[in-house]
Amino acid sequence: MEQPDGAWWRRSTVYQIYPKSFMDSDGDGVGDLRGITSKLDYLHALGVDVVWLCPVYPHGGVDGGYDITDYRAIAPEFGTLADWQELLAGLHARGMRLVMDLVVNHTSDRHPWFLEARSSTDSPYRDYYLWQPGRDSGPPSNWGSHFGGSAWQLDPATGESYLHLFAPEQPDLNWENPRVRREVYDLMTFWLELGIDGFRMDTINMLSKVPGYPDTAPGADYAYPLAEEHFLNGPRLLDYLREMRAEVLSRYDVMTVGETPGTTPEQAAVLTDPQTGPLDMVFQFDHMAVDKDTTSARPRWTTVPYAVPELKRVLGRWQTGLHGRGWNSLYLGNHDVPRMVSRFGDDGEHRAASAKMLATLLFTLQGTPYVYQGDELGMPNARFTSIDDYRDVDTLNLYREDVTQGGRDPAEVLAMIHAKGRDNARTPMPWTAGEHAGFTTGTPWIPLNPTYPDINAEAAVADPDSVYWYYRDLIRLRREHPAIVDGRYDDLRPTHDTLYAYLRTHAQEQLLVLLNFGGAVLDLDGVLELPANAELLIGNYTAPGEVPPGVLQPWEARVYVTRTVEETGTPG
Ligand code: TEU
Repeated sequence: MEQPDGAWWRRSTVYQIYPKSFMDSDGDGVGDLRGITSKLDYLHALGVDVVWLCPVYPHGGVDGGYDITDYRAIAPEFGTLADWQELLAGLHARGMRLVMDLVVNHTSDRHPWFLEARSSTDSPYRDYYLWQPGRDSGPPSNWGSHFGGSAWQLDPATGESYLHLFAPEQPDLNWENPRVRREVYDLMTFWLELGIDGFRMDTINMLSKVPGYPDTAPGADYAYPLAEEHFLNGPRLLDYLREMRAEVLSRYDVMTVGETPGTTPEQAAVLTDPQTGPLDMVFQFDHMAVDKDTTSARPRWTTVPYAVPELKRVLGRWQTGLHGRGWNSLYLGNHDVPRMVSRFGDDGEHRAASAKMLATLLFTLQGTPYVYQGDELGMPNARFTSIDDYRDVDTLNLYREDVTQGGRDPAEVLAMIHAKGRDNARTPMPWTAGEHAGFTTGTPWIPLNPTYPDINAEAAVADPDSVYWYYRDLIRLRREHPAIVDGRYDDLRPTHDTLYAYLRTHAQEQLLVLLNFGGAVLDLDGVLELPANAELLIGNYTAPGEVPPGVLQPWEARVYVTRTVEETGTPG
């Protein structure tokens, strides 16, 4: 149960792989396990400690692998279990670890359990899922699904509806049923016994639903709103996760990260408490909301310019909220959100500088940083201009509902997709400027990001000034500076509109981080005084010792070391 302070995952950098788009070894246009294995030296050179592999299990083909039909096998397009074992061995041989995706809030509707369950109300598997009779010729409650429409799907054969918080092809499992929990613990043990180093747990705080599925307040113009208060961090969640830890996880030295939308730092502190918390860390979502229009009926697809003080407030709340109490995960991008440089930086003129500045933020806060494939190259959003180029169920549903059925202007909806669509970050990894970016010899399953002739791994590795090399430096620095891993966080100018300045303070070492969130030169005169003994550790503009100290260039980032510690609360 005990998670010692020196836990390896606190000092690790995680690299997230979306297998379909990392590297194709057999020319079918889909990335695969042998492709990943062929790129292990690339990952090793970058310096990452852990690889998180998005789902590679057999699936129903609806949600990028998150609709699983068999939890103990590898999907044929990704390879075989032997290929997977080779990947694991290759990682371990290089001193890296492997974290697998655990998707157990729901299965595919083609999973044998569900096929059995839907066959009759008497099936021994019926109770593996959440069935309800309809109400007044409508669904059992007004809950909406994440991907649009009702969260209930009527099964005509039995006249009852099943709950699906995501696509109708992703029925939710019934965690109240001890047999379901046993199945999950067994499948976790299966992978742990094969030698994996942890789990990323998909939508793990959705396992416990409020009994009776009470209606939620109707949204302004949506019949089926997300009933988050009835399924996020529900009444029995902690019981389930504590049981999971006791039954399975406590027997292995592994890391766990729970995906937990709608969770507060207080709840996260309980979930990740070093002694009693069932998880090691969680993915919080608060900073993913700073650019949403929260007054909209469907905020998820909206985009407004974010306020830097708000971003600082949200990140700061998590830094101080979990310091000494739990553990943060740090991320600015993943397979569900747009590219970080397009969303939080400037992917035009200042693409490289802003990508490096954001990386500096990612790597100098307290927590375990996650690098999503391609972000180390500063990849921007894909922004396909034709809806035919998109593959994501969520994006296609939006287009169908709004344009095909709703008659809305396609250009308007494409603009939303350009800003927030999940396929922006799901395009193949650009390895070279050559054919299909060196990703495949066949036809890629989704078009390439059009920037690949300039933005690709080969070009980045060859250019010592690239975003890639800056990531390498940051990953190394994180290992060398205990202040980054364990230091206290203090925001020095919380209300400044473009300057993000914070201290990380630890025993004999203090770091000062200065980030310019904008394309304008920022004069520090009268804003913040640099300590006389400040020594530049890393910066995205000039080599150490050559920085004009009084002004920050567009999107400039600097990290200074101050060895004399002023232990007096918030200095400055
Ligand atoms: O995501 C769950 C989640 O809460 C959202 O980020 C979700 O992707 C978004 O609301 C819809 O665009 C996880 C996975 O990361 C995601 O890829 C899956 O689609 C989802 O669960 C269902 O398994």
